[in-house]
Amino acid sequence: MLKTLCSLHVVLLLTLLFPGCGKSASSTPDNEKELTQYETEKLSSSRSLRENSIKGPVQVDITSFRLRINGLVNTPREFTYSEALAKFKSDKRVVPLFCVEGWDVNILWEGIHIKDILADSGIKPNARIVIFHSADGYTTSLPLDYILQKDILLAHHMNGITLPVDRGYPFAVVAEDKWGYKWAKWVTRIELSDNANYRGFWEKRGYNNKGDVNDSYREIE
Ligand SMILES: Nc1nc2c(c(=O)[nH]1)N[C@H]1C(S)=C(S)[C@@H](COP(=O)(O)O)O[C@H]1N2
Ligand SMILES: [Mo]
Repeated sequence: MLKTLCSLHVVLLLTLLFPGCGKSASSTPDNEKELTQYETEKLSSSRSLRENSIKGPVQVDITSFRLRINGLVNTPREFTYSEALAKFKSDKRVVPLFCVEGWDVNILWEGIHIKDILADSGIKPNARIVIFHSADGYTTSLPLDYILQKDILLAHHMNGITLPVDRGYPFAVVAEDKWGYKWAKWVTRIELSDNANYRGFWEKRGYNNKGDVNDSYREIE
């Protein structure tokens, strides 16, 4: 009894002397502190991106969430969030995002390799296009060659923290060198297709289907 009282007092005293210490042990884990710098790169804050998604941020229920892979694959598959993270290795990369509105950010992305996910399902020889379907009904597409050659990541962390809801939790595409509208957030399904003319949400409304950042995002053909 005396012992318990004493240790309680010690804890109280320590909490009074170092108010930050007691808290960090129980709540925010160390890996959830957002980084501002990575190696030589200065990072933008995850809050500095503007939220202008078609239906606003989507709160994905992680217990019922499934990442589906289908279309021109040998074996369609689906994974829970934790299954996907356990099965596929993750890597980190600093990649800037450019929005057609004229703003840009530099972010450390951490994600699984889309090429690994596709290889696991088996890519059919006639597959040409990768279509991303999102929880808000948004879609966009990227060429399969681009995904494989650039080794595009499906991010689950940014700047060392779990992808925030606004940024596409649980999974968002890191579409390097492509305009922001190619960066599908809240991805629920990856579909392989042979339809090179497929157009996603903004592409149907006149945005360039290639979406290269060094080209105009408006179709001038
Ligand atoms: N699911 C989904 N993903 C989306 C969008 C969207 O409306 N829904 N908007 C796109 C656009 S236009 C941009 S610029 C990027 C970055 O958006 P953010 O700044 O809102 O995070 O997300 C892209 N991904
Ligand atoms: Mo955008």
